[in-house]
Amino acid sequence: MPHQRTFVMVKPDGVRRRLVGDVISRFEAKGLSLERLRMRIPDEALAAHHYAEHRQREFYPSLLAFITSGPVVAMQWSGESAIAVARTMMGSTNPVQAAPGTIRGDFGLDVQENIVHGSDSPESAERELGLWFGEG
Ligand code: DAT
Ligand code: MG
Repeated sequence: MPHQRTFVMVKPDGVRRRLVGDVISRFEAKGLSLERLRMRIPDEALAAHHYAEHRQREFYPSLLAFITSGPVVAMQWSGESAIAVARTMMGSTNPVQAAPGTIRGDFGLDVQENIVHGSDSPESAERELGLWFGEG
């Protein structure tokens, strides 16, 4: 089981709803380590790079408008199998289907405003950490 680092972001809805502390508390309680954190309002270019894989989807314009609608909290977390652990703790993409006990399962019903983002693979994690924090 590999030690990994992953990129996690509290999206604008999570910040507006004051869920930043809860998200951080859950990951800390689980045993992951917070290594980098930055609050910012993503501009169009950053958002487009972040969600490049979805640019052909019908929900992409709405997704970009949402993610640039206010401050987000970008974070680097590390630990044993951190990528999968963070995804499991976030729950399914659609909060309607997300299990109770997960972040999305406990706090939402909207597939777009689903509170958190987490990298889905080691390649995505490195790409997203570079994009949001630069190299290093
Ligand atoms: P995840 O965030 O679980 O990795 P994803 O990468 O498939 O999910 O999609 C990225 C984001 O796009 C997701 O968090 C919310 C939004 N999204 C996904 N599917 C959607 C849909 N069918 N309608 C509206 N927004 C959607
Ligand atoms: Mg994704």
